[in-house]
Order: sequence, then structure tokens, then C-alpha cells
Amino acid sequence: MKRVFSGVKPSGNLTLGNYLGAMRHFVAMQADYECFYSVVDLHALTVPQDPEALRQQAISLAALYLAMGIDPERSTLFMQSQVPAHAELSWLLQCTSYMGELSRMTQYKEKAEGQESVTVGLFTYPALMAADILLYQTDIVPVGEDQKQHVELTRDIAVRFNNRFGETFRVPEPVIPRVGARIMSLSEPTKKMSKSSDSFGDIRLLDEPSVIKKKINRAVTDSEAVVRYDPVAKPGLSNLLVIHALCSGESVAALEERYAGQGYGAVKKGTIEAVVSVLEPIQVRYRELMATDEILDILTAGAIKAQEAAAPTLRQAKQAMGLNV
Ligand code: ATP
Ligand code: LTN
Repeated sequence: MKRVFSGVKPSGNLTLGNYLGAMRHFVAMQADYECFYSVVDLHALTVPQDPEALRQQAISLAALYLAMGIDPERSTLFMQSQVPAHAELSWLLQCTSYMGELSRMTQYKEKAEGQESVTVGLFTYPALMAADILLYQTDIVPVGEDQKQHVELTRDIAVRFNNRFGETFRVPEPVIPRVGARIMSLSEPTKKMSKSSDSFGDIRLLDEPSVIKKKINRAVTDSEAVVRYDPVAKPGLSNLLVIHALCSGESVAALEERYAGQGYGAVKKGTIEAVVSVLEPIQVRYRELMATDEILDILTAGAIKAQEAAAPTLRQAKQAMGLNV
């Protein structure tokens, strides 16, 4: 069976963008692949975090994975920091990556821009992400559009390592959804919806239905009042149509037809209903899970399975580079 690996940072409350662009595909892929999914807490440390909040967010993220339908009997769900092989391989890969290629990463440039001080970890982060993926001999990496560049760098790192030190890593492929790979902010529809922003335009997976309603009703649209998918001329409306389509299981074209001749108010109302119908059941399961200690046991078992799966590749990489293993 082919292998899938993906990760989400516990860097804030998850957004609808995380779900539609990445996590709902994680759930679907369990049927056809051997999947490894991680709460990549080491990645969250690249920008300042409050220690207690980080600990809570990581558990909350694990509960959300489960609430969405990640099945720990079928997939390995684990906390990155509980599997030391990630940090270890990351060092080896930092020593085979170049300043030039890491400097070209747009996520680094965006996150570093305007900051007074930037950690070395934020810069070397793609080498840790490459380690996450390569440790499991991963075939497929489901991610949103913003992570494509990092998966491509991972491929370059793997090919270079294999050429220089002998066949060690499988070269992974990114899988990016055709629709929903970049869900935009409702208040600034030219920017991506982001978990670490504090904008009112970011729908959180744990937002109450009344909050979702308020956010969607306030979503920025244009003044033309014609329902047409056109992300350049109508970024706000087009984003709502994509969100609606993915949540109600219809196509954007079908929605254009359904709402033809109606105002944007009708589109917003339909979008609210569709989003709430997807998020409410996840929220109910989330609350049930958070009321038990089950998550901790699942994470402990997941870390053991992940460490076992990662160990042979880490050993092979160390040996290939000339370390005494
Ligand atoms: P941060 O804002 O802290 O950088 P993030 O939400 O961008 O967080 P992750 O939590 O690491 O980043 O993202 C997890 C997955 O969700 C990744 O595959 C990413 O591509 C995807 N993703 C994040 N935001 C969006 C979005 N707005 N639309 C589609 N996919 C997204
Ligand atoms: N870099 C990603 C999160 C991430 C990831 C990974 C995704 C860390 N390790 C491995 C896929 C595979 C982000 O910022 N969204």
C-alpha cells in the first residue's frame, strides 16, 4: 500500500482553510493508503508561542483530527515532538540543504517580513518538514497550495541525498486539491485564511454557528451583485462559492445556476447553512473527545508506531552519511 504523510501545526485555532484545503483529504485518503498524520509541534516553535497555550493547542489539534474522522486503528496519529527521529533527521538534512534554496521559500519570506527578529528555526523549517516526509518513505503528501514549494524542495533534497549517498529516500509527490487549495480570508479575500492571524475573516473550526453566521454575513464582496465565479474580478464572492460548494458537495457551476438572479444575501445564507452542517458534527465529536483521556493514549500508541516506522530510514541515512550507527 502506498504511504501518505501530512502534518498540521498547532499554531492557533484551526480554520476552515485547513479543513477544506488539507484535512478533509486526509480523512478520505485513509481508505486507499497507509497514512501517517502528525501534530507538528516542533514546527510551531519557529515563531514565539506561549508554552501552556501550545501544549493545549496540540492536544486540541489531535482531538480535531479524530473528530474529523481520522481513525487511529487505520492511520498513525502522533505528536511530532514525541518521535525524536524527526529532529535527528532534520539535522542531517540541514547539512545537505543550501542557504540559497531555503532563502527562496516564500513562506519564510512572508513570515520574516517586517519582523524585528526572526529565529534560525523559521529559516531551516523546510529541512524539518523534509525530514517529516522522508522518514516514512512517503509516496504522497496532501497539502494546500501554500505548501507545494516545500514539498518540491523535499523532492530536491531527497534526490540529491540519494545521488550523493546512495538510494535512501523515496521521492514524494505533493497532492493539491483542484478546488479549495487556497481558501481566502472573508475580510481580505486576496489573502489566505490563516490560523495564526486574528482577523474576523477567518472561520475557525470551533466557531459557534452564530459566529460563523456573523463572519459570513460580514464577508467582503463586490458591488456588482451578479453571481459569477471570477476569482480575479470577484475574489470575495468566488471564495464564498468555493466554500459553499465544498461544504454542500455541489459544483461551483451548479451554485452559479442556482443563485442566478438572486442577491449575494442568498449566497451568504446558503454558505452559512453549508458550513454549519459540516462543522457542527465535528464540534460535537470534538467536545466528547476532549472530555476523556482517550486522546493521550492514542498519541502514545501513535508515537510508538511512528518511531518504529521511522527508525530504519533514519539509521540508513546516518550510516550513508558516515556516522557510526
Ligand atoms: P499558520 O497560519 O500558523 O502558518 P497555516 O494554517 O497556514 O498556519 P498549517 O497548520 O501548517 O498552516 O497548515 C496545515 C495544512 O492546511 C497545510 O497543508 C496547508 O497548506 C493547509 N492550509 C492552510 N491554510 C489554508 C487555506 N487558507 N486554504 C487551503 N489550505 C490551507
Ligand atoms: N509546513 C506545513 C506543515 C507541515 C507539513 C509537514 C505538511 C510540517 N511538516 C509534512 C506536510 C508534510 C505548513 O506550514 N502548513
